[in-house]
Amino acid sequence: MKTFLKFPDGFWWGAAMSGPQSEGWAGKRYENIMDTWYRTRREDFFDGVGPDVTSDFFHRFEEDFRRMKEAGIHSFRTSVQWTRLIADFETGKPDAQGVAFYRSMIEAAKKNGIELVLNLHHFDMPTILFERYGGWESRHVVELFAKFAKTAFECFGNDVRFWTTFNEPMVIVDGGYLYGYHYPGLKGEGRRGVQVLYHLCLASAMAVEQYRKLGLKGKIGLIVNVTPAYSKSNGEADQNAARFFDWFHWRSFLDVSILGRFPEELVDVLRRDGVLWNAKEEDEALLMANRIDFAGINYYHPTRVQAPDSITETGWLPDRYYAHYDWPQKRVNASKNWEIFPRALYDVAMAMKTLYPDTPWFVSECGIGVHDEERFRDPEGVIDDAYRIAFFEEHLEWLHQAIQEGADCFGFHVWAALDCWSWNNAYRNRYGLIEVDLSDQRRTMKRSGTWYRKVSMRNGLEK
Ligand code: BGP
Repeated sequence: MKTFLKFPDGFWWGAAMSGPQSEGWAGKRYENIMDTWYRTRREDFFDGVGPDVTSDFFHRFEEDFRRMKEAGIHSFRTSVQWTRLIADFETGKPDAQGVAFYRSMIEAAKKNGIELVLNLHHFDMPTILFERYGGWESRHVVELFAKFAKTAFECFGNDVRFWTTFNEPMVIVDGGYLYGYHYPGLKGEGRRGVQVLYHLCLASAMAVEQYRKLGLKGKIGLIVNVTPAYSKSNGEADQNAARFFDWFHWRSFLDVSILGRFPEELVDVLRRDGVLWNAKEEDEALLMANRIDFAGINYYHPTRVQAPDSITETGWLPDRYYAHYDWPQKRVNASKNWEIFPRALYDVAMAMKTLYPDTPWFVSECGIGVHDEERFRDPEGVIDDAYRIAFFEEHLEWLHQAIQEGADCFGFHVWAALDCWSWNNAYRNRYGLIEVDLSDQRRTMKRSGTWYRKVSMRNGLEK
């Protein structure tokens, strides 16, 4: 017999995207580091497709909100682009066209009954700030980010009730300075990466400070990608490896923004290795005073770790303290080579409950990217993405279980509402509930969109 898994009243059924991945190069804006990367090293991009090829949200947001509504989406996260809103980065003066665009976008969301969550940074550092000051390595840029945040809150703080400062700040550290898969593509630059990590935490706290100073009535949070570590064995060395992975990759950001301080053990290790960040004395009080109201958790896959054999890297990398291993029972999404392990969502939820019992949170991204979805088009012309429905069902079952056991999770956002461009994969992996045909920008609901509508309408699903 089937049971109905009912979610708490008012639970958010939503979806996420980001400005740079959906708006393209339309309208007036400065160049960001992703644009520059594409302009200068096109060969690094899958199929040579860059951030100029998007679903054109810039012109089509009215239609997109209507379609999201049809898919049962009642909350939507996107980002305000620093390069679009701001006319003068040093003063934070807004650009009139940027303001007008976001105003009409916010208006259209409202008209469709969609709650917006506006994020301030989704990997899109203005190139000029990178070239002039060194991007997130510079404390001056941290201060400029706070000015941008203030402007965004002044312009839209009364109309948008939910804000986040960063999406996945660890990707900026990992991708940009440690493993080289994002601009500026450096590897093994531990000292610089750790300084960037610190500055991102500081920038987030300074943005929170600006928000509170304006006395706005909404809430402000931070979005962190959590890839929880499972150790190969219960042996001490393997467990230490998993612990370090978690400290470095996600507890760093969550601890400091929720508890106001970094995990002490992490700080000790970084100090011992000579890569600890430079800080100012007043920072400690600033971080403690400006903690977030809620957290967003992006969950896609777990991490399997064991104790490392020996340290071989040049420079400093966090994986001197752990090594990856292949879990023999692992199920994989072949398109992306990411392990599918829905139970981890339960474990993450319970970790949130234990580590941060007073902070509500939501799943701000979860999804499965699949290439060549054309293979699954049915005779009616609809993408029959049963794999996506199964993926969500399994994750939601575990999430439901955690909520039953007291996890304070208030919503679920799929990645993504519509197929959108992505940093390293362009359109190789499609994630949307709604298909986008890039040749003519036609939107078609996938089976998963119809399924999501039902889940949202009933506030739950059958198991
Ligand atoms: C998350 C990012 C998103 C999105 C997603 C899918 O980490 O926040 O911006 O791109 O990953 O990843 P990908 O497109 O690389 O498969």
